[in-house]
Amino acid sequence: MVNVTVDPLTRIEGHLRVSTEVNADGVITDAQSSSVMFRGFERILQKQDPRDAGLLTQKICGVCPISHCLTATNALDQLYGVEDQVPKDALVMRNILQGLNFIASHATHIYVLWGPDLANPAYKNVLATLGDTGNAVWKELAGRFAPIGYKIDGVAVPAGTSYMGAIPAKKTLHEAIALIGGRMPGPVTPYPGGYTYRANVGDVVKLSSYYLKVMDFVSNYTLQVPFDTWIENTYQASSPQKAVSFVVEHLQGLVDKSLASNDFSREAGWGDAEFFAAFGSELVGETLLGLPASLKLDKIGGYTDPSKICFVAYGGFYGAKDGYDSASPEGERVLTSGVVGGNLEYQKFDPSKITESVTHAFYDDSKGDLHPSKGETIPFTDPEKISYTGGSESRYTWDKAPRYDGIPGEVGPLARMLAAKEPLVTGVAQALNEKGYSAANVYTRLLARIQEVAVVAYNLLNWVTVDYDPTGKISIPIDLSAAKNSQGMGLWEAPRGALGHWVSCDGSGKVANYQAVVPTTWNVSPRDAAGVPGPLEQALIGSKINAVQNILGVDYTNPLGIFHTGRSYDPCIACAVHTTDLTGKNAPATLRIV
Ligand code: NFE
Ligand code: MG
Repeated sequence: MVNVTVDPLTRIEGHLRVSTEVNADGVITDAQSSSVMFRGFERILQKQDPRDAGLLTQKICGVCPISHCLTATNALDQLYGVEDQVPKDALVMRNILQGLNFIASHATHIYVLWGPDLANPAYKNVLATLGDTGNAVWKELAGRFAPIGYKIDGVAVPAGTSYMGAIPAKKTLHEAIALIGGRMPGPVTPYPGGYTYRANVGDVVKLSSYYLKVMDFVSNYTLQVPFDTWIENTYQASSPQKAVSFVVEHLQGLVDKSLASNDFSREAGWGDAEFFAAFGSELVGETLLGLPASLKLDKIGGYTDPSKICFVAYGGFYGAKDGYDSASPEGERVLTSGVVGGNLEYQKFDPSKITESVTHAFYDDSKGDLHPSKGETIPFTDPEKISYTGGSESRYTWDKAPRYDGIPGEVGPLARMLAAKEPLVTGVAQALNEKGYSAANVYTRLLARIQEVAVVAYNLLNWVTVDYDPTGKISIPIDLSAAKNSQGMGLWEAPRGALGHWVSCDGSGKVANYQAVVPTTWNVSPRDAAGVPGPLEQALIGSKINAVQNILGVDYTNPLGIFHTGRSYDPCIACAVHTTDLTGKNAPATLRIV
């Protein structure tokens, strides 16, 4: 058994340590995920004026500040008792702000954080064994996804075309957010009872032009099918089977044309989405399309015991379906709420079933597992008690362990697409599940993130050009005294998954308790009181550590399986553990970079 520790796991946000035991066959047999930084936002919020919660919590993270601000604002709408009175146009503005951030965050993940792993030299070596076809595939992988300043075997590789294209697209999205949010990161416009800026007709025109600029990137790089055709046949397909058939037929056309010529270029019809959809998966690429080989990303990062995992979505984006009612059940939102079991069985989401366990984290656990409305954040302050190397039975992280009805929950685009029954992702997950694969794996997580960009982009255009009325009401007044002895719960979706804030105020109307349960807290959680590993840990255990199922043998020094799996959740540790303590009192005494 060899200990393979990646610390820090780079190309994510924040500081994550992944420690694994790997057997002689290169299969991971045990894993611990450790967030190695204490943050204390929940404590910072105590005794504050609740109206500042949106501004303060958005400083948790520069990647998803909008989600924290909007989740806090949701909780405050409830705290002040106005959650059923927020004007429609304010809700549409909140949607637009969030939608822009979803696309920016996903583009960053797909192209700048996760994508560069596709240019890992291990793929060059594997693909070289497949002759001309393999070499042609490698040319596309490196040519599109290599990061800036990259070298292979000491030789500089130019930055990938898709990688370089994504960066200006992100800039455009941030300009759009700043237009209606005041700035990015850290927008200032969402406020309990509505929104503080009324976008005018000129802003709407500018938003539309920013949208068109971003869609230029999508049609030049990501997707070679016209966007409307893609949406009609996937997101709006009448069944998961129809969505999968549409995509498989489209890909089959490309494969039939390109296999003979070994031309898998964009010019030959292979957008990044098409390329990933076909070559990423054994089931889709090899079994359904007849490709000679694939990256087999559907065979890593899966769950071996479906009874120990579920997929959780709180629901995000207000919609016409519920008449833009901010107080309507989350199930009526554009991306619905829902809980889906490990074998894809559906349940209704019930927020009373959320708890956090800290038996394996560096916090006081004398009160047992608590619902977030009663949650506590009492960090260990004795450096002697903080160690990341004690193994699975020990405390080894600053990340709490959220559970749904006692079960670890994966949150994020895959959970959302499943909960919303989005036809394409649901169809692919069902097909994998039926063939004995885990429905969740590195492939489906990425496919879901790509498809969610399409789903959000489609809705975004409607919010901007149809649903938003620049002459509509944008806010209602709030009664500040309503906060006294009041409580609020905000449930929303951040790019990385389900986000909840719980606030309660004392008799003077100041914050008595504030708890944030954040997407990455769910995904990279440690063991719980019952010893059940968190989602990332489960996904690592049983996975092979090297490229394409260790086809070239075992190499402990390039554990691509760990990189792919860890990054597939798009972890953000800044969010998960919510300010570095500058006094150093609560920080680990030593930090060893392995
Ligand atoms: Ni810091 Fe965040 C998102 C939130 S993460 S990026 O998306 O909320 O867990
Ligand atoms: Mg928390």
